[in-house]
Amino acid sequence: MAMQYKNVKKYDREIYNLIREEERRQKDGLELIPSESYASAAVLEALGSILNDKYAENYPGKRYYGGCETVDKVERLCQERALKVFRAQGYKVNVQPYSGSPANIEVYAGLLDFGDTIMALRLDHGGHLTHGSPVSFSGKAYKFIHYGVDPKTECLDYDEIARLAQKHKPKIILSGFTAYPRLIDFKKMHAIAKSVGAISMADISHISGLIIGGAHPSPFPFTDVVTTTTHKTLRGPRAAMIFSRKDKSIKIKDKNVLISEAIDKAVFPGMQGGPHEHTIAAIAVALHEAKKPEFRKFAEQVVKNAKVLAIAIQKEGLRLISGGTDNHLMLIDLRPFGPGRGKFIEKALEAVRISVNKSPIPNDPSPPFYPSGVRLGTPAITSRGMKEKEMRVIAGFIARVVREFSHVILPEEKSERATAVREFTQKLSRSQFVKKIGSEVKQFASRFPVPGIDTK
Ligand code: DSN
Repeated sequence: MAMQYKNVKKYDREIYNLIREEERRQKDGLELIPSESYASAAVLEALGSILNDKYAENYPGKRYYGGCETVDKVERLCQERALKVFRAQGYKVNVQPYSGSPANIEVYAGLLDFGDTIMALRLDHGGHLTHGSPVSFSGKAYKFIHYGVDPKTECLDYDEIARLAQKHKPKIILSGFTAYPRLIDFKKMHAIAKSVGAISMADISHISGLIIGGAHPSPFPFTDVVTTTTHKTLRGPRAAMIFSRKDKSIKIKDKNVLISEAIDKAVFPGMQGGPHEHTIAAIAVALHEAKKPEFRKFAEQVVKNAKVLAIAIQKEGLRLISGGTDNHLMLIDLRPFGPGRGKFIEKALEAVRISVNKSPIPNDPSPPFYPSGVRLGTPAITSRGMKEKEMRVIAGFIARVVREFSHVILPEEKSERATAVREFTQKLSRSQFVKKIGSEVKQFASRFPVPGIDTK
């Protein structure tokens, strides 16, 4: 065991037991949520360190608190590593954002006035809540023009994005998504932004580890602003970073301002208080790990595994959005069985110890809470050492479960939906089929160590 939790065990038995319960869930099951992965024991140790205790508002060398000499070194080291690992010469990086959603909003807040126009991918085609959903602060404070995927190919249509950019003249054009299984042409997106005088922005949260490992094209060194979380394919702590081009300025209230300075001010004091220096130290550890040749192999294997899993799932007769994947994730289109199956299939897979998440798909006839797709990916299982052979086995588990429960119907009446899901979940807990597959999954999964749990 990497972590003994000796003191938690002694002082708080309830939390100790819950940590152990989650360890068992992680070991006995298959984590296929594409935005999840496992942090190493070294990352977790830095995250649990006494750096937690230090206040350090503002940036290294100009803090509002005394005693920041050491945390200044921590933060500077993290910045240096981030710029190096992403080959982001010519950029400044802010490593203080608490997570991805604040990071995106901080960019908008730093560079725009309320009501300014941003272009981004629509939520049900793979965009993120902070890319202008009406339920997010982003959608309330800014005017979003959404582009979608092509109805036939279910891939980005760059000509259509260029046409919308010409028509709406946004201040920011955002790419980088949360449920898009294909490569993103960041060069094209930047050229479109440049052609209308917009800032190009890429949210690479999902694919940052693939970019470092050379398994996805990079938005550096041309995209004006790049945001990323640090806990997905990068395998660090839950946090985020914002990169901005040092040579790029914009007009704010008739004054030319460097975008990197405007963004720094938006992070602190604009939106955040004291940076979490323990988290920043843990990001630095994750970046150090990402420099190693093993990380490149990991990134390559994530994509190889995803491609094999996608082919195997399709061979089982299931439909994938866009017909497959180029990255770490894929979306199963459950519409051939009827609308609104996503929530039920998520629950059924969870009952057999496979974690995926329900997801809207392009042109989904159902609402986002009861969508018609599920999203899955390979970063976590790849970090447990699973390879192509295991992907075929996993595709078999998924297909058996989908086939068994594909007939479950989402009630048309909205008020009946929550009850239908509850009754379905109860039925799962009594199902012999679920018990059988669940124990097969457990036997299969427990052969593979979980980083952060099964380390010496
Ligand atoms: N919640 C993340 C995801 O699952 O894609 C994005 O922030």
